[in-house]
Amino acid sequence: MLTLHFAPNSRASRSLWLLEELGLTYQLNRMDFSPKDLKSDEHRARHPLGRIPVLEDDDISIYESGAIAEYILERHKNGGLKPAPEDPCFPEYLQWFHYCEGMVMPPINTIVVHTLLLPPDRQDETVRGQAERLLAKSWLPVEAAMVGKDYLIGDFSAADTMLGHACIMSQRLGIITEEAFPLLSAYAARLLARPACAKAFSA
Ligand SMILES: N[C@@H](CCC(=O)N[C@@H](CS)C(=O)NCC(=O)O)C(=O)O
Repeated sequence: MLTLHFAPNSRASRSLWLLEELGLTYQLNRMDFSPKDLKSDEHRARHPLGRIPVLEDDDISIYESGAIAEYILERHKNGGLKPAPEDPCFPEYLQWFHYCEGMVMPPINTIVVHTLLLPPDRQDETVRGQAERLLAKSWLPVEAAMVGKDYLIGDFSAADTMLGHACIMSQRLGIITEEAFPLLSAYAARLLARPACAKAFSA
């Protein structure tokens, strides 16, 4: 049995979204996004840093949202929602899948820390401004790649549950706007219109 350790408004939505898209059966351990739940001994036994998502599959336990996605696709859906290695879209799939945690999430983390997490007297406007500019710059190649496409590689894939999730977060942070990123704004709306995505974001 698959169990997803989850908290709302977090990267765990990516894993939930993928489970829903694939129609898999799973249990959801819904925690609060609070130190009480995430830094408990029980959760630290699953993730030493007390973070989410964590996926358990009987006696297997794995963390890192990208690794969880790969694990689910390979072990439970025979590579579904992922192009085969010989598919011409495969390199682009890998690129956007990893661009998420590699390029886009670091500035998002900084913005979240300097707006929502730190007390106001410890928030640094300069650091936040730098992160906002870097985040906007990081989205430019994705906006350019979306010309003529509904999803990152054309058809919907697991890369959309990664980078698409970060796109929706960036929209909520006010970086992806209709004016600055028209194609990504439309992409975010298209993703949220998918029942699995809507369910993951509202869970
Ligand atoms: N690279 C990791 C990041 C995991 C991570 O930092 N998750 C955040 C939620 S989005 C978290 O658990 N934060 C709680 C904390 O930092 O205490 C992944 O992709 O799973």
